[in-house]
Formats: sequence, C-alpha cells, structure tokens
Amino acid sequence: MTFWHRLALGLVIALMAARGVWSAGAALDWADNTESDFDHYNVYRSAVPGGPYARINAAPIRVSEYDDVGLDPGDLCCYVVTAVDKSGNESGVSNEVVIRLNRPPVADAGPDQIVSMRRPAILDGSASYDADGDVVATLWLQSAGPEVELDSSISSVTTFIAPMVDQPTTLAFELIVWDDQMTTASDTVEIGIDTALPIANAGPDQQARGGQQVVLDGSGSMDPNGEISAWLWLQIAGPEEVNLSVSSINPVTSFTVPSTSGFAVYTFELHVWDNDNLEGVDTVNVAINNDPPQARVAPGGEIDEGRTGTLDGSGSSDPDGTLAGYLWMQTSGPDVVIDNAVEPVTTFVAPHMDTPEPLSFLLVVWDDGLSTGTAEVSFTVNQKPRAQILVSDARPNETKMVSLDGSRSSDPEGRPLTYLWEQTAGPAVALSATSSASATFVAPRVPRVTTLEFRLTVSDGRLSHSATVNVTVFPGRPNE
Ligand SMILES: [Ca+2]
Ligand SMILES: [Ca+2]
Ligand SMILES: [Ca+2]
Ligand SMILES: [Ca+2]
Repeated sequence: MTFWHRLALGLVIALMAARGVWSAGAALDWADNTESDFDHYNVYRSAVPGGPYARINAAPIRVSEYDDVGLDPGDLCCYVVTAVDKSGNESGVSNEVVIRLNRPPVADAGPDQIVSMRRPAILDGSASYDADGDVVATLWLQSAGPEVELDSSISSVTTFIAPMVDQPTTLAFELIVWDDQMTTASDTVEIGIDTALPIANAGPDQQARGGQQVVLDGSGSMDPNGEISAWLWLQIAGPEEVNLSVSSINPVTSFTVPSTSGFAVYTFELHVWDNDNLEGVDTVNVAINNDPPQARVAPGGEIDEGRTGTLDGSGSSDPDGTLAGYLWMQTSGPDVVIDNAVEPVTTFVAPHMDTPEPLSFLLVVWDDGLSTGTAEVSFTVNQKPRAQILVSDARPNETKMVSLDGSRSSDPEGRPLTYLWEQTAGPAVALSATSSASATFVAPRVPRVTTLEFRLTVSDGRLSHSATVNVTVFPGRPNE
C-alpha cells in the first residue's frame, strides 16, 4: 500500500473561462500521479479559501484533469485535489487553487427613440459596463428596418441619418459588447421613424470669408403629411454673435460674416413647425477661414535731404484672398507729408533736420476678410555738409602770405568731405592747393586797396555746400 501524501509541486490548474468562452465554470488540470497502486483522483471545492471543502466529482476521476461546470459568474471557487490508491487510502490535499469566475459585461443600447426622417439618430451604448473588468469591444448590428449606414459600427456611440419612409417604420439595432475575458453580452434598441414630424433642412454646410454675406436657406424643409407653418433660425455657436438680417423667422435669412483671422465655425439651428405644431430641427455649419494678409515694403535706406523718397508696398499679398486696402503712417522722425497714404506706392520729401534721426513708416494692409498685416520701413536722411572758412588775415598788405582754412567744415553725418577752392573775384592769385582742406596764397601787389573773393565748396559725396570769403589787400609792404 502506498499512502500518497501530497501531490507534486508541479500541479497545474487552469481556469476554463480564461480560454475566452465561458464564465460559468473552471477547467482544472494537475500533474499525473505515477505510483503503481494509484487508482483515482477526487476534486474538492470550497467557496472560501482553506475550506471546508466538498467533493464535487460523483464518479472516480481516472485522468489528471476535471471540468467544473454550472457555476455562477463571479463565484469564488477554491479547489484541492487528492489521490486514492487501490486499497481505498486517500492522500492529503494538494495545494489550493483559487479562482474568481468572470462576470459577463452588461450591454446597454440606450433608450428607444422616435426621430423624424432625414435627421441624425444617435445610438448610444456608452452605458454598457463590465463589473469586474472593462468593456473592450463594441459592435452595432442592424436587425430590423430598411438598411442604414452607421457612422461607425464599432464605436460605443454612433449615428445614422433616418431614411425617408412612406409610413411609420421601426429600425432595430443589436449592441454586442465584449469584456476583457472575451465574454459577450448584447442589448437591442428600437428607433422609430415618424412620418408626421416636419423635416427641417438648413441646407448644406457652407464656407465663407470675413466680410462676405452668407445666405441661410431653409426652404428645403418639408412636412410629409402637411405643411411647414413656422421657421426660426438660431445661432448656437461661433466666435461672436451675428445679426441674422431681415428676419430670423423666414425660411431664408442671411448675415454678414465678421472679419476673422484664422479658422472659425458658425453654427445655426433651423427650427420648423408644421400645421400640427410638431417641431423639426436641423443645423448648418458655416466655416470661415481667412489667413491674414502679408504686408511687404521695399527696403528703405539713405535719402538726401530735399529729395523724394518712395514708399513701395506693392509686394504685399493675401494668401487666400485679395487685398482690400493700404494705409501708410509715419512712426518716427520729423513730420513729412505722405503724398497719398492709401496707395500701395507713394512718396514723401525728405526734410531738413537739425539732428539726424531716422524716418520710419508703417504700412497697414487689410484683406477682403478685414484681417490686417503690417510692415515697417525706415530711411536715414543725408543732410548737406557745411562749408566754413577761416582766414589768417582778411586785410593783408601785398606780398603777405595768407592762409584759407576750410577744416572747420563739417557734415552732420560725419562723412568724409572733399574740398574745392576757387577764386571768384579780384586779380588772380596762385592757390597752393585747390582740393585740400586748406590753401595759401601770397597777396598780390596792388596799386590800390583791392578785394579778392574765394569760394570753398565741400561735398559729402552726395550733397555739397559752398562758402565765400573776401580778402582785402592793401598796397605797401607788410610791417614785419
Ligand atoms: Ca467581466
Ligand atoms: Ca406633419
Ligand atoms: Ca486673407
Ligand atoms: Ca551729409
């Protein structure tokens, strides 16, 4: 006789439900007993861990597996197994295997509904749940009525457009859900189509631009068994409230799209009532897209005092529409007159300035959707240099050396100057230089008091300025 005390540690027990087909039982499996006088196994079950256990096999079990069936979902099952030898001796119990049977999910296809023809109907299965896990998959199947196309058959919430029918009609849908143990549940919902309700038709969705007039046309609304007797348009979404022109209680109304930059959607609801005072509703979206215009101005640069400068914004553009206006404004520097501030290309006259400062202009452009763009341009104004002459002796005697010094001449921008000395009156003298900052000459012999005149012209390379000086020469030798 062999007393089989304890099963091998390799005992294997598996839950049948884990194979995805069953939540009402468990499939047990364990290691074979290989002793020569082995006869059969017994399987015991308890609802609480550790027992007390009750035997669940009616007949001796000759193989090392057992299917326990007919249980309730959610039950806690604690199993042990024993071996019995040919003499009827029973071993001690094996290790305990504890299993919680899967609870199936609960499908909820939502309440039955009545909808009017051509209106969207919503199938809402989002109340489905799984008490001990998650709903991991959803499937909608139509089971009755004229076939419709679901927006999605695998989303928990989906929609379809109620078809046109001649008489009241019921569509039925089955909702199937799966839990994470691949156990399924189903529910059905009925959608009735009412042929007495009026059918609101707010027209197809539209696209428009800022500033444009949009017509909302509900004249396609109809009543299957009577006539439409009242209309009402309501705005239900949009970045700002619009004025529905004329009247919002007519089949056709309109509004002017506010200016917008970027993308915006306005949504309107059309309510209609029939001669039985039954109501129908439809919505329409008006999508507004307006990319802002891009202001571009030709580069500024340096401009000479008194000259005409050009402001050129003709390179501005609108990526998705047309430019509707230009405005030039001066933003820095002494005020200048802009020839025509609303033209893409215009001019101004560079002013004289006591101290150099940049002239800046801002161009604002706007598009057909009244969206704006700006660009700036700056000019520096080159001022005239100033010629200045210092004379060493404005009243020399003849033969005296006289120097003419133009080095005090200056340019407001500090540009390097070029010089030009000329004699403009009196008997000619030989100037030591004509293109240096300074020059000298020897006072000529004169029979009487004689006046010489010299002119210095300085240039900054763009603009020039002249100064003159008189030198009066007296007869007779200088004193020294
Ligand atoms: Ca479950
Ligand atoms: Ca009706
Ligand atoms: Ca635009
Ligand atoms: Ca200058």
